[in-house]
Formats: sequence, structure tokens, C-alpha cells
Amino acid sequence: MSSDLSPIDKAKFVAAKRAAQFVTSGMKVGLGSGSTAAWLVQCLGERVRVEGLAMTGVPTSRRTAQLARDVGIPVMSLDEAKTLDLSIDGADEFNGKLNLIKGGGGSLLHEKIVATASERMIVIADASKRVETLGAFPLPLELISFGWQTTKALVEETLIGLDVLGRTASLRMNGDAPFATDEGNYILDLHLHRIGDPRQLSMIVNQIPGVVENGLFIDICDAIVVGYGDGRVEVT
Ligand code: ABF
Repeated sequence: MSSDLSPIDKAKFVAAKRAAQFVTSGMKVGLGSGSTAAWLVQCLGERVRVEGLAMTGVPTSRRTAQLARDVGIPVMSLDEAKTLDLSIDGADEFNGKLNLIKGGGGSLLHEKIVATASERMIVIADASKRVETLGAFPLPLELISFGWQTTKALVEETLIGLDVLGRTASLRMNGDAPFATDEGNYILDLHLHRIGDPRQLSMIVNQIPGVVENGLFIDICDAIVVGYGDGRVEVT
């Protein structure tokens, strides 16, 4: 299957295929969102169908839930599963400390809840997601829609005191309407360019009323499976 893929898709595919090998019989596994995680779901579906792998998936988005069902993975909600053995998800950026920016696809809240409920979290990514310093990718904040402009102003004011290079924020749109998450919330993308202290930023923005969660995953990820366009895979 992987011979027809573009280098970027091949990198995502080989990372997903390797990570799928970490799943063993009886596991409850958090299933991430995004295109790399979609490859993972396909690979796990194949293991369920071909090898009879007995696993249950806990999807982090409606789209992933649909895909998992389509490929034959039994799914349950996090409330049914309660705790998970493992979650495997993509990322928008990762650094050498295994800290991440996630949420480019808008599923960061469910992804963070599921990853935190998991004994281990493995990220799958193509090598272009590796950065020295987080922040070139806009940091998503999930906001409740009520009073979002007031929340945005407060976020921008708060950024003034923090170690970041840029301080603009834009409401994510879906055509003419605000983009809505699976929870019906809005996403504010912060254009920070460089985040000097991700842990501090994460704690401070989460204190602002109206902010539900942010896309920084600090000390949550245990390992990263990095794929390359030539088919190589590295596990860090
Ligand atoms: C999810 O999908 C997100 O947290 C992240 O925003 C995105 C990565 O997408 P892709 O795998 O398509 O690059 O993991």
C-alpha cells in the first residue's frame, strides 16, 4: 500500500504502522485524530480483521469514531473505559522534551482528556513536526462561545507579560461561521512564533475564564514514533 504514497503520507503511514505494533490483546486504546492517526486506525483495523487482535478503541473525535467503526475496531466511550492502557495520536509540533502542540484539527480537548487518562501516550508524526522551540505552529485555545470576544481580549492582554515573540490571536473560521469543536466550542489560534516557557504559558492561559483548554501537551507524551519519507522510522 505504501509504495503509491507521497513522501509525507509515507512518513505518516510508517510511523502509524510501527505504533500499531505497540497494541496488544485486551488493550483499551485512545485513538487520536488527524491524518496520521487515521493511518493508525487503518493499521489497527487491519490487525483486528486479519490477526483477530482483541482491542477496544476510545476515539477522540466523531470522525475517528466513524473511521474506527468502518474498519472493524470495537469502540467505547471514555466513561465506559474509565482508564486506558495506551493512547496514540498525532501532533502539530514536538520538541526534544517530548512536549507538544496539538489541536490543529480542533480536537485538542478530547485528545488531552484521553491522553491524560492513559497509562502511556505515544505520538506518531512525520519528521517535519520536530522543532527546537515550540510556537511556530499557532497554539490553539478552546474557548466557550459565550463572550468569546471578551475572552480573546483577556488572552491578548495576558500574553503581554509572557515569554513569547508574537501576541496576535485569531478566531478559527469554517467558511463564514466560527469553527465549532465536537463540544460546540470555538478555537482561538495564538500566533506566538516562539514559546519560551510552555509550562508557564499553559498554566496561565488555562486560568482565564472562558478558556476551556489549550493545545500544549506538557509531560503527557511518553514516546514519539517519527516517520520519514524514505520509509525509515525512529522511536524516541
Ligand atoms: C491531531 O491531528 C491533532 O492534535 C493535530 O492537530 C493533528 C495532526 O494532524 P496530522 O496528523 O494530519 O498532521 O493529532
